[in-house]
Amino acid sequence: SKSQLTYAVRAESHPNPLARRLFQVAEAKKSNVTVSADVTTTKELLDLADRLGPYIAVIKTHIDILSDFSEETITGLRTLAEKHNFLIFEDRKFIDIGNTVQKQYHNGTLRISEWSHIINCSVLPGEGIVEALAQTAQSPDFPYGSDRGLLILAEMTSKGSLATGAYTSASVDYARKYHSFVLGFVATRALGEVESSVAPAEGEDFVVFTTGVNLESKGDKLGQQYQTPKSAVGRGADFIIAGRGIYAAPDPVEAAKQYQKQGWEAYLARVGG
Ligand code: 5BU
Repeated sequence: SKSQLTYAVRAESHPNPLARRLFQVAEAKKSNVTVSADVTTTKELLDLADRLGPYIAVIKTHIDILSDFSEETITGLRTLAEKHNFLIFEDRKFIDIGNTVQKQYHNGTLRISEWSHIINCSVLPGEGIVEALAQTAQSPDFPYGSDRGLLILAEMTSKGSLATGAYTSASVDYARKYHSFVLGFVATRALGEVESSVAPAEGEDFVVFTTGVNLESKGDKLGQQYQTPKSAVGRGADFIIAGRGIYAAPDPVEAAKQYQKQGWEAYLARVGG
């Protein structure tokens, strides 16, 4: 695994342009924080993005929970992503046949391909879902070039998750098979030890995003299970994802700074800084 290397080193050698950008952003801002901005109006989303922008590497959205999604949402997000140098990750969790996910990703009501650098999918439907999303994003007519990438949902943080074992192994298989589009995984740990029937490419360097990060709480009443930034980064997270721990804190800016500091210190400890 490359998790002992610095983001700067990984940025230099990574074959995927979006992964390079992700590592460059982390290095430039000294942040491996992804804020999960699970608010329900465009105004709240853009306010959060603007206030937390300086301290985060990525903003993660659930765009379908907004009550007032519009052109203004897209324009606002894109403008703030440029202003604060962060990437956008729509946590849409595509999970359907290839023909359907292509239509859900590109065009449609939410126009996800237009504004979201990073998307994710489950491999429950099989290999075809990864093939379909890669095909759309890598088509010569696709207007957003190589500025798009996919994370495979290899594990989940909720109690009793069935994303384990053979499912997680298949996630690694398809990531390897479609490595030109797959940036890495949403997982609770580095997946280097997981059995895969596909050999790794030379210099393989998948990026791990870990959700369920919270400094104050162990979980919620609906099965969410939390770990701290230190624990997540220690287990292999390259980017830590925190939602309520940040946006529902009494002072979200102070909270974002706290997660940034703890996530960065854990990263420095891991790379031996
Ligand atoms: P929280 O408020 O930090 O619990 O929010 C966690 C976010 O991450 C929320 O948007 C979930 O939909 C998302 N999530 C998760 O919690 N666990 C998972 O395994 C995956 C996504 Br995948």
